[in-house]
Amino acid sequence: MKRRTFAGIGAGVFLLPLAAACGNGDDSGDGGGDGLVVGFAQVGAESAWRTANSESVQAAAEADDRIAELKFVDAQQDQEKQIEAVRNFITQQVDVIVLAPVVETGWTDVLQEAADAGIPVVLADRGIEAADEDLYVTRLGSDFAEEGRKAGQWTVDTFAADPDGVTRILELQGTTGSAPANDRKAGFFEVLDGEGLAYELVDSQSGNFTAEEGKAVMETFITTHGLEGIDLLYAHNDEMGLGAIQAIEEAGYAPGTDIQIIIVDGSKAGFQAGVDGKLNYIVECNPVFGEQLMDVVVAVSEGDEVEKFTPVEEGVFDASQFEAELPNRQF
Ligand code: GYE
Repeated sequence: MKRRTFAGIGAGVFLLPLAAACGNGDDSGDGGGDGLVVGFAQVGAESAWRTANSESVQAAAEADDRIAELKFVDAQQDQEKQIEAVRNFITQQVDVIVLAPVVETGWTDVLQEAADAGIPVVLADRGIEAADEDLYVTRLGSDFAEEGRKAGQWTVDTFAADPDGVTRILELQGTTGSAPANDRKAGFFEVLDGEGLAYELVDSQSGNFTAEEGKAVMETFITTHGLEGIDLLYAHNDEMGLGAIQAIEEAGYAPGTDIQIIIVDGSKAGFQAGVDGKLNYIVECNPVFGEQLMDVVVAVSEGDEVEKFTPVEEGVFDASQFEAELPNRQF
């Protein structure tokens, strides 16, 4: 058996054996058809990030001779729908299941069913709880805790010398129970606490990664706490940050000035808000990993050894970089 270890995907290139790279008829080993049949249970379509991710995966599957078919299901941010999609993939005996789990818990039974059926599962984007680690082969996606740490480091660097002492923070969390919400929060406060920043978390609620809910939660924050004396809004994604910016403007305040704002993702719309001076820091989260995912899917179907987690390479951007970076954004 071929053995190969993925060390990282920063350069976007895997060294694949030529036979696999060119498509060698029946990769699945199940005795029929050309190429792999892959089932992809996607989270939903809640953000520009997600749309770009779906497009990247679908385009990569389409262009890849090694993939015969990608069965794509949009689960509308509903775990029950995702579980049902995975069960259908098992019934259809796909070669590999790709799952972007909406939340971290509740996967044991269905992933055990996939294991019993001998179908390998690859996690794309989000992770699941450590207790279920043996029920998937590998995860390809972002290091969400590291993203949170980057946001935390900027906060410390920006506010540590704040003359009025305590930095007062509002947090808009992503979907409750999701890996990016849990880890972006944990990484952020790990740095604030570790660096000894004097801060107060004035309020922290979920905006479910959507602009609509982000705006509604920000309106409640403003009604409950006012905005005077609030230093920072940490939004776990662009959409919630952009929704909050609307709420802040409608309340008569200047986002980016009266209150500093951090977002995570880095969509075109997010960068445009930065160029317009309405937010202050962007932590990049990269959704364009379709080609790498196809390489992982093929390797896993062939029983190759892969790393348990492959992080996508990502950067950070402050106000001095927004304008130059905007044209480079892919989503
Ligand atoms: O940040 C957000 C999307 O799981 C990394 O999900 C992803 C997150 C992304 O809704 O915009």
